[in-house]
Amino acid sequence: MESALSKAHTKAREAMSTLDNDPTSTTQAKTSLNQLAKNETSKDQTSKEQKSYHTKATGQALQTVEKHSTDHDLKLYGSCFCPFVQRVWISLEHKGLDYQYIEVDPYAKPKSLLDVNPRGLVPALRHGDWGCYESTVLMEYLEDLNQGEPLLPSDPKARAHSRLWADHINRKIIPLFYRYLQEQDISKQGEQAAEFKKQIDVLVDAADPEGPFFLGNKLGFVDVQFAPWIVRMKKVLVPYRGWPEDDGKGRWGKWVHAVENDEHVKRTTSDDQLYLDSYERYAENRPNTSEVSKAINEGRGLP
Ligand SMILES: N[C@@H](CCC(=O)N[C@@H](CS)C(=O)NCC(=O)O)C(=O)O
Repeated sequence: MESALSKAHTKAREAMSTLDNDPTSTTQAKTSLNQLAKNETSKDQTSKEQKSYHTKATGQALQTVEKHSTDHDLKLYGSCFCPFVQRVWISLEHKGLDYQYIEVDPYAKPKSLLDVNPRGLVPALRHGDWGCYESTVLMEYLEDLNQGEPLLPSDPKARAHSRLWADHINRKIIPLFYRYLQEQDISKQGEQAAEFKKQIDVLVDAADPEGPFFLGNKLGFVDVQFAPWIVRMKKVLVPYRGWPEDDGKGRWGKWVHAVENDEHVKRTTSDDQLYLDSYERYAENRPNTSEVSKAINEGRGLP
């Protein structure tokens, strides 16, 4: 029988061969291959202890949680591992707003969350006695408060352009991230990786040619929409799927580098282990992982 280690090599090679047309990816892909092999080896050695999602932030994100633990009129109900939450969290940090961060387990559906979001998903936002949910809607709400640094440009056409590409991220790129991560058939993972990269390339073609961010030298709405998954490419797709890390030189590489090093992104990001553990469920496509994983398995749009 094929060992876990050689399966890991095969998976990574699949992804590499489809991505080889990107010259910047090859060396990094080899590094990923080694990393993946290392992870698979240690997995073999420690046998089958299943990891689950974390319920407490770590690293820089924990410091931010602690800074925002006192009661406030503006409350973000979030979960430390959740990329949809991180969008709203980065926006709050970027704007420098005062707020309270409340960690909730969205799979346990506590009443405090259901009171704000009857769908029981994070993020949810409470502002006084009003509440709302859906990460993109919440980012727009924070923009509409007109407080702190805006993420959308002021020109209506540039705003529409940002919203158009945010929509591309939501409808084309994000579902493919999960489809690729949840794909258990090794022979299909290369195809999924290539499709995912293709949709990223479409977005990169629409970006400002110099960058490093989508509209130029400042972090904006489109960057924040995508940032949590950019972070999870290195922390989740590299170790679980051998996704080739970029060398930071091409337009896409420059963007990844700028996003990963943005201080607001970093302040809302936990240590690597949190993501490795929290996404094992997706990487193994365990039944009942989440609404997102169910939607992907059933070929529906994201919840
Ligand atoms: N479309 C929603 C998606 C939010 C979402 O799926 N959040 C996940 C956590 S990352 C959740 O709350 N899952 C709970 C569940 O699957 O029951 C948004 O953009 O806010």
